[in-house]
Amino acid sequence: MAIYPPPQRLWWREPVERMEIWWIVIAFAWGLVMFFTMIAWHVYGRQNLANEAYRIQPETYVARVEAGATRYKVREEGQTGVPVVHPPPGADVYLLGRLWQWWPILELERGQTYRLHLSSADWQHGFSLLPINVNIQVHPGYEMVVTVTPTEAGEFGIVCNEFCGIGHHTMTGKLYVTDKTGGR
Ligand SMILES: [Cu+2]
Repeated sequence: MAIYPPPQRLWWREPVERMEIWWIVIAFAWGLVMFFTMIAWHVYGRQNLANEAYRIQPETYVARVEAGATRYKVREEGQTGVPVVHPPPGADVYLLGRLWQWWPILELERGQTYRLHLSSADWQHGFSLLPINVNIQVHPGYEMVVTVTPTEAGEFGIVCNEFCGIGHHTMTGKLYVTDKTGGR
């Protein structure tokens, strides 16, 4: 705010400079271009996830993850005791983020579509699938559901990309995608 009032009190009643009008038009038009590009990119860029979100009690979610793991467990991962879970194609697949692991290890089939559920038992975590760039915030109390169709077979890493405490850097998980279909 100026200390003194402008000498001409109605200073704003001046016509806008021609050049300034052009800048306003260009900036506004560019804003519109970017706005519609964002929407178009969601559809055509195939980069953003089309996901759903629901509210859920963390204990309820943990129970569902455990039920899914018990039902579809096929083996254990080495000496770790972590179950490897191979749900049938089309199934609801549950993954839990907690201090400090992604649990259990999931095994999906290439070319099949799954509903992948994600939530946290305790604090905020970040689901990050490597080496492909899929990132989702994972909160306790919210269940994210992502419809996924793996296109590549192999072993994928999951890390936590949201700092969640002293063991954050050890919070890793794994996802297998197999080529065989139908079996489990
Ligand atoms: Cu974490």
